[in-house]
Amino acid sequence: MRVNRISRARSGAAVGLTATALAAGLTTAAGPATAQPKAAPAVTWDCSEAYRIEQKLSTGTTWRMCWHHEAEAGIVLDDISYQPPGEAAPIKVLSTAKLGQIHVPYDDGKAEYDDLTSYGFGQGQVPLKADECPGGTIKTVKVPGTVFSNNGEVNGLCTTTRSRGHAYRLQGDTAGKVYQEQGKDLLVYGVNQVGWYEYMTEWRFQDDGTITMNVGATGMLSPFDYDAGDGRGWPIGNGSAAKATSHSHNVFWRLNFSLDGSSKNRIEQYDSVVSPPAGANQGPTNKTTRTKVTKELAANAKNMRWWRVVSATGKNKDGHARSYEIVPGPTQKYPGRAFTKSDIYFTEYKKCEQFASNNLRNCGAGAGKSVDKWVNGQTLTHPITWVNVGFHHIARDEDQQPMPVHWQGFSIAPRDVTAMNPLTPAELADQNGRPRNP
Ligand SMILES: [Cu+2]
Repeated sequence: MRVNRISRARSGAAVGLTATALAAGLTTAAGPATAQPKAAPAVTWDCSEAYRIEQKLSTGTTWRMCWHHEAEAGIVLDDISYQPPGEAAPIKVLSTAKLGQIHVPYDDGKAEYDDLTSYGFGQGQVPLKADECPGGTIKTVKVPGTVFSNNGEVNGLCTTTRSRGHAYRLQGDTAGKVYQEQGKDLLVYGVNQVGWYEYMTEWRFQDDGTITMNVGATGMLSPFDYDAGDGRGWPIGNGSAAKATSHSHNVFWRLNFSLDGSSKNRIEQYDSVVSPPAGANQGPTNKTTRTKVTKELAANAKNMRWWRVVSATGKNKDGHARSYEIVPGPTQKYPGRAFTKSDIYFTEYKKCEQFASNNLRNCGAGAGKSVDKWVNGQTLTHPITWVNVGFHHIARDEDQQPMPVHWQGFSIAPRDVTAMNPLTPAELADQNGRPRNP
């Protein structure tokens, strides 16, 4: 590999290509969209202006979405679409993205909270100071019954942008030429106070199509969950008089995909198995298999296992079905309840199924109140994705005061949504497919 790259750097062919591109008036700063200007189709919105988020990042990608606020789930994002440079129209990704529950069981078995459905997570939307949303804007959220204002409004939703470092780097063919771009993200976040905790719910929309969702817990440790001197928990403060009771934060996200605007997405699971070398002159082999998930499923993350949600209708310019891959994050799964036993659930859409545990909606007699019960053999025609990420919180002295934010979450990443890297510079835009032999 390395040898090939060096020899390619010495070839003259690609230098000629660069010269042609420059002659055509293109520069690295100009993306493919600029190279072929087209009349942009009108963007349609399903929400009024106050509930729209539209951000064109400096690297050329535009993210659009609507948002609303719910009493339990807090901020909910709707109709999320992604339009990288070179795409004439927005590509729909999700019709809804929201938290599905924050379940907090304490290790002594004496307390167990469903923060969304029993402890007013949504109602605890707090006002943000301008400093908390650097370079961005804070939107007004209507929160019925809020204790944070007299008029039922909270300035609680920040949208801003942030640099994330290199989006890519490629040592070019011409001496001294480096293709590199610094990636930009749209951030959408708010804070919800639940008891002594303050949860930050952050959605990060990268210019390369990746979406990362994280919940960060901060605020302070609950002063009522200390078991002084009984051997449980971790000593906090001088000596060992006060022991903070350890507990888990099991965060669920509920994603309603709508790739290319259709709810009829397909689910696939991929597993790779590595086998030892077959002979003395051979290396280990790795065989990857695809399993089509056609019925509701509760599944676990595993080494070299991943899932993707595949568009039923849309293809990229290479003729490949568009999809989004689910990229699990680190998790400390809590096996104490049936609904926390799996890392991911795919259920058939049902409007009443809104919360992973302690579901408040009426789904009829015997329907069950948690996501594990909804995996009961239905064929998936409109799959809902539930992702469970756990964090076992054994408090430490540094958790006071205030408690540093501890984050948990995961990403979804585009797979074949565009035919190439959506941020490909103009000079490399024709390099789609097997790299040319130097
Ligand atoms: Cu905690």
